[in-house]
Amino acid sequence: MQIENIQFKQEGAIMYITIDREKQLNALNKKTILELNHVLCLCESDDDIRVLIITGAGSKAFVAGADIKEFANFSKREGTELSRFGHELLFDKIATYTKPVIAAINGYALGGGLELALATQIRIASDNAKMGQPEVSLGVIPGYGGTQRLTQLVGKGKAMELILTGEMISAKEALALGMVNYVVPQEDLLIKAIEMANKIIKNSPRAVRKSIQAINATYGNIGLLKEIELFGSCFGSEEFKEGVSAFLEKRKPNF
Ligand code: DAK
Repeated sequence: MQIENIQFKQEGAIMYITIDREKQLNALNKKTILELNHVLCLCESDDDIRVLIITGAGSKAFVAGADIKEFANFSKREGTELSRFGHELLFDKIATYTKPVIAAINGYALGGGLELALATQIRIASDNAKMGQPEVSLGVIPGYGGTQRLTQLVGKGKAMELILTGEMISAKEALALGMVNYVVPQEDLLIKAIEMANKIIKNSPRAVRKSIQAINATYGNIGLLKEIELFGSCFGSEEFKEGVSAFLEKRKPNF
């Protein structure tokens, strides 16, 4: 596979993955999802790799969401299919992965970008990071697990507030809510992620894997299936067209 949108390198037992579409604030398009899946599959079968660290290129964004330009013209069917495709190839894959994935959130983590971070096992943010689920401003709902995984982390009340207002919060606020495990100055972000990875690497890989499985066993996938259905039903509506057009035209939507 021709890899264009991510960089990855192994150092010792750690695989570093950088989403690299800096001009688009590392927005996730379909090709990037496929490339990330490719690397996840490679790492899964390599016993030397024990922890993955995922971050965004540059100092401004982790991932500013799914690529709005790509899904702007999607029909209901395409929206539902792509939601399922994203879940299987990336978001659920990470959430149920056999090795810990640490998100080093180096800037904006919005929409699908926050959902990517929420799917990982541990989140560390730099102090400039901003997080949010702005989907309702585009006429859709979070479609990559956000309605479920955000709620699991911060509780129903705060998840409702964040998803219904679509507002961004600071790294410090995210820490207070339990959305991220640590907040550090941007220059220390990878240092902190590596420190965490090394603590995990000292332990039994088998026990680490089984711990992830046991913790995940609490959460079923009924909610995720409902999310895919409701997400798909937003596509093609007048409100979706207005929300996405407003973003592309750099104006506020008028719902
Ligand atoms: N998609 C595509 N391009 C994006 C982008 C995105 N999510 N975010 C930013 N960009 C692009 C901008 O269009 C701009 O491109 P040019 O105009 O230079 O060509 C460039 O990145 C720099 O962005 P800005 O000029 O806007 O930079 P600012 O510093 O002024 O603002 C910002 C930064 C992060 C506040 C702003 O860019 C922003 O609000 N971005 C959008 C955030 C957002 O709404 N994200 C999407 C959430 S919805 C799906 C499943 C799930 C989803 C979708 C589909 N399917 C299964 C189909 C999930 C949806 C979402 O993630």
